[in-house]
Amino acid sequence: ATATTSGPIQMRTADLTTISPSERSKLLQRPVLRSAEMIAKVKPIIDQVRSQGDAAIKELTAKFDKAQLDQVVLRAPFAQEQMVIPENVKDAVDRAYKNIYAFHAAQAEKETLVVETMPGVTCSRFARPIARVGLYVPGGTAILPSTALMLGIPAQVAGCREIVLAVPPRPDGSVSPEVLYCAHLVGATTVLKAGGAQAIAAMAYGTESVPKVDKIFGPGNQWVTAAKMAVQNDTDALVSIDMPAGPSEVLVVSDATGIPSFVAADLLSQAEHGIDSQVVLVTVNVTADHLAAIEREVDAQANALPRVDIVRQSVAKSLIVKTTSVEEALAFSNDYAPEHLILHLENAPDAVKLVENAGSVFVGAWSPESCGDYASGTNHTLPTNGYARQFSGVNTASYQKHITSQQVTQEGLKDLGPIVVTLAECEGLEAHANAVRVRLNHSKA
Ligand code: HSO
Ligand code: ZN
Repeated sequence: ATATTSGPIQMRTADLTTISPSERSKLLQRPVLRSAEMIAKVKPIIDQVRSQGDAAIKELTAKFDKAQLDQVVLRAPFAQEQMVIPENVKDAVDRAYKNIYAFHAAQAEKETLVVETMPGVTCSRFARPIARVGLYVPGGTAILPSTALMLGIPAQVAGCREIVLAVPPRPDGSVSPEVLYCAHLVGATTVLKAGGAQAIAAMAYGTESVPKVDKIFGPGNQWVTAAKMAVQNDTDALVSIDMPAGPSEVLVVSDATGIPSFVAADLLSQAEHGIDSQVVLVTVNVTADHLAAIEREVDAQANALPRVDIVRQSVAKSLIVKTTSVEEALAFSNDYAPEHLILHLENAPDAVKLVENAGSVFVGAWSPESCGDYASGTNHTLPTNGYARQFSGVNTASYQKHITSQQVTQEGLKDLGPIVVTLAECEGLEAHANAVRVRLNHSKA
């Protein structure tokens, strides 16, 4: 234990050109999440909220957040005096809001997609908002107004009717004014003063004062993640979730042009999130001296951070992988499928073509992940744990359903109908065939 509380803050190193395939696949692994075990643990909490509603939320919030609640929710419009924040913070939030709004508004599909597949056969697709959404904004070691913006803005853009934002209250039972201000900006209708599995359960099933939602979004610790998975699997709740979540991650690719202080700062910005944050540096033809300079920077910058204790633990578990080409580096990154990918490369824009799996990409020396975390416009709720292979980050479409429709004319059915009849007969489904036949016969008569 002493090794992690003193001494240099250092990453482990592996060389891709010399390691075995099995060692390589070990490097790609994340810490085991034990989801089944966690789901069993959150089950009693979920059941308590289902059976006792608001009373359960009050009891669990007193137990876990050490806060006594009179009311479990705040309803919009929120009181001005509860949203008083420093002017410079307000200005920064307002500018971030504008950028994030602009990027997510551009994603909204306003127009119906229309394709005439055969003469007289028109297929369409249009988007509708998910009516009621629940946004989970974690509390814990940091307040996260940025997460309120990232989850709330696409909901607002999509036009969700009910936006419930859950956040663990402070010990005095109040909500952080920064988070409440963001809730106000995104048009949240209800703020639920609860965290953990109890907040997820309240939004999934509804209580006396918490509206039941149709989809739950947001990051969280393993309790929150397990609760999201549990309610998603319960047909009584009839609720979906954005994506499975794990600890936050960054993979930084750097060649010899990477500036050591920049590379180190990017690694540490992710490492400070939590002791289980995953931080990987992939080097491309970097000399031992250059790598030593990066490692010195990591140690020096880490020691100057207020969250040095967290960083010490996450950096100790993190990894440097040495490669000899951009292709090899990106192949490793694609296999790892990082939440965030930062490219410190001489020709970073060109390397984007090689990216197959990543939540969000930060291109070149002047694009730190922090910009995407807060204010450039992209969303920071992204797939972790290797799920970037099949999931996209939260975006406007995450808050919509896409409904298809078709309109076939009497003429169109003359051509399409016989094809349908043949396929229905092939499947032995005569009633299907008849639904076409009665119409074709009617037309002949
Ligand atoms: N990097 C985090 C998002 C965040 N950073 C919030 C700062 N605040 C998750 O990807
Ligand atoms: Zn971050």
